[in-house]
Amino acid sequence: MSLRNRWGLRAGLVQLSVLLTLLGSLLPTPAAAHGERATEPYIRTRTVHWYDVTWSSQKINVSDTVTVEGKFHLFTDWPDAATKPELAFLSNASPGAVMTRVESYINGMPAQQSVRQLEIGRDYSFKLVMRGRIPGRWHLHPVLNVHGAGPIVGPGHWVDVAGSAADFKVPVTTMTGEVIDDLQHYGVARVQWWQAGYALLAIAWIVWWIRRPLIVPRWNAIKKGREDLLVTRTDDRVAAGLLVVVLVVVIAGYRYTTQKYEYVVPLQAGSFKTKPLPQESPVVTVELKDATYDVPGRSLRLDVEITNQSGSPLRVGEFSTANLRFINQSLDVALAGVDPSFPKDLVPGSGLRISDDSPVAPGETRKLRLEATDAAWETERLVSFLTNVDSRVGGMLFFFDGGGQRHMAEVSGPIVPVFTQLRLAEKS
Ligand SMILES: [Cu+2]
Repeated sequence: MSLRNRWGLRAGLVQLSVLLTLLGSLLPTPAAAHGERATEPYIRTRTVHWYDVTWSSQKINVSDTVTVEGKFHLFTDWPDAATKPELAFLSNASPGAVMTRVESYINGMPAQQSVRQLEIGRDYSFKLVMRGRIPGRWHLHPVLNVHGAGPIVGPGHWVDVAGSAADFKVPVTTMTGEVIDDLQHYGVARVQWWQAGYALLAIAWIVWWIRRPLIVPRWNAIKKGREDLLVTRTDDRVAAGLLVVVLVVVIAGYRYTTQKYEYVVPLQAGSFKTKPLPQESPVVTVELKDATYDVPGRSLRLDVEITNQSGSPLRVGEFSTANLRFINQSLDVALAGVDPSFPKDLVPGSGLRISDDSPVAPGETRKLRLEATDAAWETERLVSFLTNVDSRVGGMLFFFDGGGQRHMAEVSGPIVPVFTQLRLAEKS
């Protein structure tokens, strides 16, 4: 290719990309996600495993509520690079304040405050009650904000909020019986007046000083031993006056507030503690022997050794990681475990392939190969675990016994990428 052609091609590509960027910004497209896929895979696969998550509704009106509830398991193989959940706050991930969180619970305890000392390896239940505020189509997730590790987002589902934003009101009756029609705007004007007043004082104080020659002339004066020129008697008087004004404003403001509002409760800034959900005695042990991610085949392969310690035969029903659920398609009880409200895009249709799906007898130890194959590994941007510093993978395995009872077990270990699996499969 001649130099001119190459330049022509490059200019064409630049024009094309500019055009696409312009089109992208001019044509309104719904946001497909809001950052949940940007979290590093080692966080998404090895910290908080959300399960049994349900949404009470996918269509609500402004001021109606939608309840998101379920459970989460804190993974034992918690990555070194993420702070342990010593302090955490249960919240919702949605684009801005499009919904108002009116209630939140961990293990049935009110969770408006942060929760302390969550135990790794244990499970907790949660519940969020959200009230529609701004009409639109919003992706609503539960999220656990772990101090030092950041927000760890659960599965998200689209919720349509219909109606008019003007209809949204938060009426509240205070302890003293005062009725507030709409908490959204209550006291906002007063806060803004106070802020404006203090801003005015601050600006006046700055202007008082910067109207005079500044840094270099003042430095020169100090070098010549004439500090006395820098702060005049008038400056002293203005400073003293300002101090008096601020003190009077603070004291008078405080007196006025306590007289007008007899009972004032400070913002609640504490934290609470809750015991994890009761732990069942281990029914099955899972040892990860080998894990590979087949890059061209988009397939995660786990070679595990399973020992059934229960008195009932067990089958593998589900492998769940990073909010993706790979279900054993030939196990009805596992399929039934997917709530109809659960987002379909997080349940790959290809499901989970198991090398030997016959029930593992009580006391039996069996080696199994589990294959979770789907483009979701790419679309959910999970394959970058190959470039992570610790190249490990983790997830939850759900087993079902003869009676349809579910038992969970963690599976985790090192993982290596492979690029040749497809060709080997063709040969054999
Ligand atoms: Cu989302």
